[in-house]
Amino acid sequence: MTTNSDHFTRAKQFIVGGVNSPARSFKAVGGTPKFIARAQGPFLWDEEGRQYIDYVGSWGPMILGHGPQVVKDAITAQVAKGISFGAPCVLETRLAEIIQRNFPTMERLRFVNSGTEACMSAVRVARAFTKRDKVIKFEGCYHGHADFFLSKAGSGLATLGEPSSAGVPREVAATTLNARFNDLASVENLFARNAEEVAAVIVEPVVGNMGCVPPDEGFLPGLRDLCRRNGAVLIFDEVMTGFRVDAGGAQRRFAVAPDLVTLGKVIGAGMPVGAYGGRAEIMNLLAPLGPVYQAGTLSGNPLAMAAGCAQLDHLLARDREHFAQLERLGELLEAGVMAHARAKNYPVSYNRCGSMATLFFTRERVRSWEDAATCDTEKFARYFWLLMDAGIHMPPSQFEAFFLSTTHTEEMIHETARQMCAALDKVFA
Ligand code: HOZ
Repeated sequence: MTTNSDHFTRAKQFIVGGVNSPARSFKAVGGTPKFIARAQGPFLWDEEGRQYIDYVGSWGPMILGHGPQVVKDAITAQVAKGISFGAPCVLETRLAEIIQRNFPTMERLRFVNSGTEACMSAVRVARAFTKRDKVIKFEGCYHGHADFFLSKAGSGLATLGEPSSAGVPREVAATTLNARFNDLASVENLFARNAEEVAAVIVEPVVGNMGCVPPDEGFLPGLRDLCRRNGAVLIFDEVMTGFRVDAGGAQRRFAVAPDLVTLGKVIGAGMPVGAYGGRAEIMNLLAPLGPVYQAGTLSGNPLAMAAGCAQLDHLLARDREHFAQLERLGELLEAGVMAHARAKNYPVSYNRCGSMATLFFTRERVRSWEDAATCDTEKFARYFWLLMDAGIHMPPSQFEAFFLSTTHTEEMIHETARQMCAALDKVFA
């Protein structure tokens, strides 16, 4: 049998580090990454034939589990009609309509190919609208790998302990200002020190990229207010939270309306797609209506559009039921793990927003990157491998959220809680 280790060795001969995205290298947890052969419902199988209950869900979009039949059928039907047109198709309008119905703040939108592109383009149009250059982001948030976001970023960068990237010109990095999540005073301070220079504040309204960190009450409305008072555009990066924490994303769950919104792979059922949109007066600055350029052959790709329409139609046909189920499963897992952890007084904390969550190896309540950075990542690595060996697939980093799907059953959640508790017992033995 060709093992995962054999596959990794061979991959490294051709692909940098053997992976196409650094978190997948397992550098933070040690050992060899699993090479995934197939996925269905809540399960993954690796190349060695081992089955896992999956809580990564391709980093969020698999809200209906892997390979829902409706999505597979839609993709197959579209393949027969064409794979890429580089020209308009009605599926784009259909998907845009579904999105706008749930995200009414997206008065006009554009499809792109990834969350990275969506965030990069949203900042560009915000800069053009305000005629300003600086952008406020939050330490530990990740908005893709455009140059100006790679400063004190979360996700893979935090995982590797290098929150800023080489290769970013100093002048570009200087346009990014970092504030502390859940700390309005830090934002106010940056506005004061950069009066009339800040184009936008971009935020993951529920952070997924330093682990799951929900906003404190008043934080998002406070950002809304600060942006309004300072003439800056408020951008919600809902790549993880869109159609996840609510059908209308975090903006509906927390009742705060941003000026611009970015969405990612969930609107393509896991296919490579993203979108950005918002107030028409801002978005209409884009070419061909205005002077801001953004383009791409694969933008609005018919396969991704067909997959997205099928997934969202299915999810939204019974959205109350689906979101209630996801909430219930999320609660069940948290209650199962934390009752045990509290009884044993283990130094861990648990953050959750609906069906996204993180178990942090710190006693601190994690409200910002500073808190997340207090985690014991060595203990996390041990726990991660104990779960993997028990057939539970979690993100290979303390600084990522895990996700549930509608295909996870209560039995699976109980079993997962049991395994998580057993892993904690071993880690803290
Ligand atoms: N850092 C990405 C999620 N937040 C991981 C992407 C991937 O490796 O697929």
